[in-house]
Amino acid sequence: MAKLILILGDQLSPALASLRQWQAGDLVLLAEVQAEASYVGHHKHKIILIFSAMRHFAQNLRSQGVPVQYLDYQQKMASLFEAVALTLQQQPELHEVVLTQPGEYRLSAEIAGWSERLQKKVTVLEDDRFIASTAMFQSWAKGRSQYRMEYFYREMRRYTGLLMQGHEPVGGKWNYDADNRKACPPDLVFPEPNAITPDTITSEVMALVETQFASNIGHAADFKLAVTGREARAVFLDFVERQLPLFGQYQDAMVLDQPFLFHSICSMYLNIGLLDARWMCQKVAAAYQEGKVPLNAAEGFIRQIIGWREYVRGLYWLLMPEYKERNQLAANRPLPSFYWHGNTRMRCMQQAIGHTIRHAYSHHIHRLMITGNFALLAGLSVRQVTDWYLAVYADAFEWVELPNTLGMALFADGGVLASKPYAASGNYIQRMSNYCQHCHYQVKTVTGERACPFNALYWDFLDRNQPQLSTNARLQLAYQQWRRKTEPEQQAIRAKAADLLIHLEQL
Ligand code: DLZ
Ligand code: SF4
Repeated sequence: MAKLILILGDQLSPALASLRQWQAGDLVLLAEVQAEASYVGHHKHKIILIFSAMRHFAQNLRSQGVPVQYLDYQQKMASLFEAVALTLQQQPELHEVVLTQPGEYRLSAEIAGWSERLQKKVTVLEDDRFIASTAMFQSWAKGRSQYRMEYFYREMRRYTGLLMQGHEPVGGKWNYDADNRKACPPDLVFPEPNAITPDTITSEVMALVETQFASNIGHAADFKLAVTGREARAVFLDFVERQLPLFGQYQDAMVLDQPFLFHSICSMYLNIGLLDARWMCQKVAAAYQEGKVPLNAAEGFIRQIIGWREYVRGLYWLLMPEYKERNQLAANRPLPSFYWHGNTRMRCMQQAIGHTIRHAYSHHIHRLMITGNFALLAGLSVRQVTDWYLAVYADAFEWVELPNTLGMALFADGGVLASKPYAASGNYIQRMSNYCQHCHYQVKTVTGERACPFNALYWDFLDRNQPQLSTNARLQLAYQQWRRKTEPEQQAIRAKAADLLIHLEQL
């Protein structure tokens, strides 16, 4: 009996669980649909990447003799449900719908009602592209009062055997993060980033997106990403050779007009299935074993994949849907418009938002310590900030975006993910970048007219959130510094912060 195998736009992996069920007679369905393309105002590059990669994936399946129904955007399908219902109506002999677990709760909840609506069997398979199953994560989390990534990560190292020597971590330590916080020296030369020339399929999608999504953020003409597994693997192997050796030590650094530094720019490929997490980690571990990259770089990279990535996904499924409603610090101020156009005199924000508009990408410290930190300090609306991150990054799907933004950057989950808020004044940004030398504002002052806005906002954040945060052990030093200020100093800082918050649009 023949099946309909639905493959979603972030499930473009040849070894996908549902594709492994394919038998002669089964039909594969891929559909470009309005609901998925517009549930947030996705960056143009994100839509181009997904549509073009979907079209290439379908072409590849067909060349292997797998029949594919491909419904493109011109066919105006409202939703994935409509695409499935239409296909079943056209081919009533298909008696069952099979798919792999969607990455987002929203879609997963909707699909739970499909069987009744379609009057067909609907089978949802575990997404085993992730190394830890949801059951494995839940059994790790059970009975713990705190879910700390570091302990989960150690389990994952043992489970995968990556960078292990028997039961012990290679080199004697689990985590080399302390070696990975260097700023870049001024004479450092950065590798040229990879740029893929769009082929005919991608060019067609670029034209489609430029017209159908004209008002979305970004410019289609800047699109340079890989769109097939083969291209993405080549980009990744090039990263291992050229960037990985210095990735570790400079992974938190920021440099004017250098969005990429030594980062891999592969998260978008991994998150839509063009790259396989185990394969990537094995390549990195092998490069270390062959003496081509230092341990701090290899361990730092592998931790992002088998530690952090798997951990946030586990937490998402453990805590949704309630997690999305959290707003521990009651942050509700509207998102300033410069998050969408990048025109601000704050050089650090202009850089981070500028990269985002140009490339649908910025690296983790821009996301956490610049745009995220500013949103935290200014008390910007949790929902508006999380929707922004979900829209503007090519790698953003809610399972990864929500815990990273709501939990890690905004501390809106009250400390489930992070043991303290990642709040920082201009000092941190000055230490990790050369932005402050090129800024309208003065990083060393707190209250003057041209004082760096991060400074007064930082102290005011601590002050106004005292009831929630002053007992946090990791903030004791910061609160001691605040209390050491005289009453007039504190008043001046409060007044400066109040003025900044009223005039956010003018910053
Ligand atoms: C993000 C996205 C976009 C822009 N468009 C589509 C689409 O037209 N068809 C599709 O199958 N998937 C798309 N996606 C990815 C889905 O939104 C994603 O699979 C769900 O959010 C679950 O992670
Ligand atoms: Fe950013 Fe302040 Fe530095 Fe300007 S002075 S770049 S606003 S941290």
